[in-house]
Order: sequence, then C-alpha cells, then structure tokens
Amino acid sequence: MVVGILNATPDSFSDGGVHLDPGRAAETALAMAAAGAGMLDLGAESTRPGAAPVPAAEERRRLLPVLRAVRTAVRLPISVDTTKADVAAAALDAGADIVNDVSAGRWDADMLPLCARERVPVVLMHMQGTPATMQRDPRYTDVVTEVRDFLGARGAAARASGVPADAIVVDPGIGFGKTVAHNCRLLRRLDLLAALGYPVLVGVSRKGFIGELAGGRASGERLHGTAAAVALAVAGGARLVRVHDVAAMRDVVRVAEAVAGA
Ligand code: HH2
Repeated sequence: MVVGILNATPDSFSDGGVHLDPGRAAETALAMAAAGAGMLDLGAESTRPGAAPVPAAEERRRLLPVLRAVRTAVRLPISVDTTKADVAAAALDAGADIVNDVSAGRWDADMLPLCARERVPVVLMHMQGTPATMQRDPRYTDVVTEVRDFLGARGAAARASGVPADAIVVDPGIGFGKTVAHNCRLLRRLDLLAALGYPVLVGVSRKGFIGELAGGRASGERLHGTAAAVALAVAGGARLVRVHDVAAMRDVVRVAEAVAGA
C-alpha cells in the first residue's frame, strides 16, 4: 500500500508550509487518492533531525482544520502522525482512522490504551533518542537485531494495552537516530523485521540518507533515489510505503511487487 504524506507544518523538511492550508491539503489529498494512494498520513509536528517539540494545543490548531478538509475530500483511511494521546484522540474524533506514533507509545502512557479503547490500528516506529538530538552520534552494536527486538517489545506492549495483534504495524524508523549505513542495513534486512509477524511500514521518501548516497542531492531532487529505496523495501517485505510522490511510487511498487513475487 502506498501511504501519501501530508504535513500540516510550517517546517517539515520536504512539504513544510504547503499543506498548512486546508484547501491546498484537500487538493493534494484528492490528487494522491487519484494517483493510487491507499491511505494518507497527516502530521502537524515535524520530526526532522533537530526539530523542537510542538505543544499539544499548537499541534491540534494546525492539524484539525486540515484533517477536517481532507476527511471531507477523500474516503481513504487517514492516519494521524502524533506522539500525543490528546492530539490523537481529537484527530480520531475528527475522522482519522489510524494512529502513527513515531515514539511507539513510549512518550505518552495514554497512547496505546487510547488505540485499544478506540479500536484503531497503530503504527509503532523505532527511534533512537529524540528528533532534537537523534542524529548527533547514533550507535548500535547490531542495528537490525536491536530494532527488531525493540519493535517486538513495543508490539507486546501494545497487545498488553489491549490492541489486537492484527491492528499493529511496525516501522524501522529510517533516519530516526541512524547513520546512512544503519539505514541501508535495515533496508537490506527488512525480512528480519517482517518475521515478527506484523506488517512493516517503511518511510524513506526524500530522506537525507538518499541525498547523501546520491552525492549530495537536495530534498526536491531525491525522487530517483527514493524509487530505488522503495523498490528494495518492497522486495524486502515492506507492506506499506510512506511517500510524498504517490503517482511515481505507485508505479515503483507495482513493478517491484511483480518482480519480487515472480
Ligand atoms: N518519517 C517522518 C515522519 N513520520 N512516521 C513513520 N511511521 N515512519 C517514518 O519513517 C516517518 C514518520 C519524517 O518525514 P516527513 O513527515 O516527510 O518530515 P517531517 O518530520 O519533517 O514532517
């Protein structure tokens, strides 16, 4: 499934400022739906490296008008990208269907119980550190087994809170407290994460490691590098890919799926 990214933020690294306007966000949502998105992911707090946290009231103020406009425009499932249970609850009330929590339920003790109570699926993502500091000096002994064990433990925590196993999605958190080599290693061994038994979501779209690997490309010049990473993620067993360029990545996913399944 192709998940289209919509950031209702002034400062996201790629589409910052564009989708704060509900009308423009709804237009993009319609275009993404027409281009083959299976789901949309809507966030109002940037988690790019170095980003400072946004207070819940400000996150709600940015998110809810955009969410309402997108909800009216499309029938696709919408996930809300937040680490705060308050914000998630308000978003679910306004028509969101899924919670995407980049802290995997660690930063707000009410998050996993909320998902259980509201009977909504949750995406649990791995991150080392916090966005403010995560890229300073990320270190692992074995990044793949550490991320796998973390996701297994967070899946167990979600189940202990009452979230059914089939409502859990896991995500290696590409770029969240990881070097270029860590990101490559995780993409290379996604099969080990898929072996946990939960669907795997991967977010590589236009990220910094792609710019670095391609010889220093700005975020608007990372389409081809993103295509390579998305194709390999699909071949490695990713079931959902979170992307900005839905139309292009829809083709990439179709071709990669056909070849990987041949
Ligand atoms: N990446 C970003 C934000 N949310 N959620 C999941 N589950 N997986 C990811 O890889 C992921 C995520 C960062 O990308 P983006 O939303 O484009 O930028 P920003 O954080 O600057 O808004």
